[in-house]
Amino acid sequence: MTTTTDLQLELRDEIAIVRLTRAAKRNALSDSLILALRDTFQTLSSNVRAAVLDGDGPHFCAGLDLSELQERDAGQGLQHSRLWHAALDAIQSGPVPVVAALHGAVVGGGLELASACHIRVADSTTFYALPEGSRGIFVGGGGSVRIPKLIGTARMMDMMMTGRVYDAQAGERAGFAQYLVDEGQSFDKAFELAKKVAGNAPLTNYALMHALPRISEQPADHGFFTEALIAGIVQSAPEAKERVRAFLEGRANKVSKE
Ligand code: 1HE
Repeated sequence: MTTTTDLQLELRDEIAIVRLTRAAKRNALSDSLILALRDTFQTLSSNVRAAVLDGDGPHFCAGLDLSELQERDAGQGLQHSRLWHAALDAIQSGPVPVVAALHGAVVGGGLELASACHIRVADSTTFYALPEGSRGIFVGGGGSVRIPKLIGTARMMDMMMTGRVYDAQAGERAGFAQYLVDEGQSFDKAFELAKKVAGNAPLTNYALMHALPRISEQPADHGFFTEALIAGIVQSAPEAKERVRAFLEGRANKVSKE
């Protein structure tokens, strides 16, 4: 277990558990916490196969630490936003898939952070908001790029203009989370999913993290071509051949409804 300021890293069964530990401030993201997130995801050890991102206390994350906002001029604001971009990109484009365990407030920069993860699990206490609109500011942690991909531009614009808050159920329907579980269960479910993800062939996970988002932004003709290139590379790996052989020889699981 490694603990830096307001962040904890634990390794369990090849899963990295990264936890915001600033519950007294509702896990608000100070500059030092953003830097710690960046450094943690950039330096995960090579035996880690997936990660869970969690927050201590009743709230996942209250977003930007507003107490640090006051003194910045325009240039510093730009650099600050770029720092967030680097940190959240270290999660989204890092070495392993990341499952977010959401609960309580997932607001402002907290929602931007959740959006940089690959899978989101929410419990019934979760709520989503973008209070930037009412605070006279704008998203700066990549939210204007990532959040519309989850819920669409119209919903994001409505949230920022009107202060609309989505509860856990409405949030799942809107597309913020892929899983909705009972109160207090989001970490356990996220860990269970991370273990499943960790069991995939690493090259498949790599393709999902790095190729799929790019393909979805390419014109269809380019997307089909990129897909063919990636399919050829992934299926040629020895691990893919062994997994297919295992199925054909009756040694692998069948698809079932659970
Ligand atoms: C904070 C922050 C924060 C709490 N920065 N200190 N985000 C927001 O606008 C959300 C602001 N926070 C809230 O609306 C509420 O705190 C919560 C709904 C998240 C939680 O409510 P509650 O009643 O459980 O906690 P609390 O009593 O409001 O907060 C506990 C302490 O945390 C308190 O400090 P204390 O010293 O008085 O105990 C709060 O001041 C402190 N705290 N949230 C600083 N965000 C890259 S750009 C991103 C732009 C944004 O993220 S803007 C949205 C910011």
